Amino acid sequence: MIYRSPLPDIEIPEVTLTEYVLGAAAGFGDKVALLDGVTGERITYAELATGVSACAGALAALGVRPGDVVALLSHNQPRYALALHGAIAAGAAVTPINPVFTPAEIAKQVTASRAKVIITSEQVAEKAAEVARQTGIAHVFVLGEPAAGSGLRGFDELRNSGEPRPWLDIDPATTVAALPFSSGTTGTAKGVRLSHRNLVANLAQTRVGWRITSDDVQAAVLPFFHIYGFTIILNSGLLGGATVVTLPRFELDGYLAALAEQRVTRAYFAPPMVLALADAPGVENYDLSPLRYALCGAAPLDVAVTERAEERLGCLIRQGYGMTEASPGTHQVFDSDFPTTPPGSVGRLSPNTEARLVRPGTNIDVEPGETGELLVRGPQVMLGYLDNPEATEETITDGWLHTGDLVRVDDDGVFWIVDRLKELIKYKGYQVAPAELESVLLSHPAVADAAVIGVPHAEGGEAPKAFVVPKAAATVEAEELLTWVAQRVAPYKKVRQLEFVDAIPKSPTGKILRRVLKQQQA
Ligand code: AYL
Repeated sequence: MIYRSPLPDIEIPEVTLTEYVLGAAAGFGDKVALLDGVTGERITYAELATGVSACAGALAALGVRPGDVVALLSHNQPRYALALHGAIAAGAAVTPINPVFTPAEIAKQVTASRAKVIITSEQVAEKAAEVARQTGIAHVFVLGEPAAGSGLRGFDELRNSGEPRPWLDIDPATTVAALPFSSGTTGTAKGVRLSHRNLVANLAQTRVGWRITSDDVQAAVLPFFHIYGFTIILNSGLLGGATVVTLPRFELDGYLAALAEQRVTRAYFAPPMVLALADAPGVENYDLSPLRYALCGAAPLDVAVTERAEERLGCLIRQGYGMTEASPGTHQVFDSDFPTTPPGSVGRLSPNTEARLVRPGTNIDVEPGETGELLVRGPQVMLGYLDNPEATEETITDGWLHTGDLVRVDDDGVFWIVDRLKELIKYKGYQVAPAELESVLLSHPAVADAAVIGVPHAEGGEAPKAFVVPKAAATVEAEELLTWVAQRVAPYKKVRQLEFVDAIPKSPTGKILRRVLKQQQA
């Protein structure tokens, strides 16, 4: 049985991502496109349009061509959009990188994606320079002032160095525009090849249900380097002509002050933010009356927490659902359905999106009303993983993307996420791949075998727990192994619990039986 969106199919425009998102930008003129919620720095739509074309021209003059990759390593700030669309308008694909990554983690993504240029922020410029030395990348540009003597160049200098570039003639269906990394249903992080068409489609699809206009002000604290921030917050906002208020990190009082000061109309949450809003004192001190729509996604959200937060915000919170491999949105609660759609659900299928529910690991549909693994199909589904045809084949069959999520559909066509079948752990909505932590643990001389699963965690929703088999005769403390991992991965990926065991449960083919470990925990 194939489930379809209640909304009719729409036409997907045959244009590049930047043409689609910024095609109307110049027309919005002096309207503020992006505003830094901390410093007050702003970029108008007219400035964005000319800045993007200047930046594209400068990157082209530097030798960046269609097929090349530009790495973007920064927290949220207005100039992120200039760098992003400048690179994309030069024909490049952008690989967005989390600035809290260690230099080794950044170097890994830069190398895997074969990036030629790194554009970074002042805060992490030193890390970027170190990565450039390690990987031999010649071009690093800083969004802001490069430190004296650093040898790095400023982005403004780059922007002013070339001729403005007219729109490029590339094929939106086959050219990659974004290359975020995701571990998908198994293994370590892989480059997700999202074409211009995938991203344009997802913006067009979600726009039917979320009517973002130039009257909207969107709060953008969730990171643009993650697909939620990238598509749903930044590009949807610019496409609608809204003002996007950027914040570099979530801190409750600063966030609430920005919502009130900027008269934010649309807020975008991940579950830990909703938890903070539900329980922290002081929310009632801010005038949040302009807030009309709040969206939460990226991980499961508790209904009681939702209701407490709604009461304090004076605004309904409804969920979105999707994954990096789907650009990301597949399900949404349309604006008009906010009051009638239950808060624990993820709403209905977006236009042009189909779904099936199958018995996990098979191609057999479950009976209507039963839960099953969700498969989705639509124009937003990625071209495939970078340099990994095996993983692509395992993940997409006949156009159907395997989500690794256990889901049910009710009689109203509303979808509910019941459980996550895949190994992926979500800490505060961020992806943590068990396979990556296992390989870090196995690199310790005293470790014979290791397995990592997600366990419930108050703040993060879920957090990694490791099971370790020490080498015979080796004596090692849990503390030493926790530190070993913490020194080698970004802070949000840290192993937070560790247990020594005699053996790791495995299948006859040697696959770790994570479900067995999970059941033992429960
Ligand atoms: P990735 N409830 C439960 N789990 C969720 C939800 C949700 N509302 N949304 C995402 N997930 C989990 O690639 C699920 O396991 O993209 C899914 O397979 O980092 C996995 O996260 C994908 O993780 C929006 C708003 C999508 C947000 C998002 C988040 C995309 C996260 C569409 O409208």
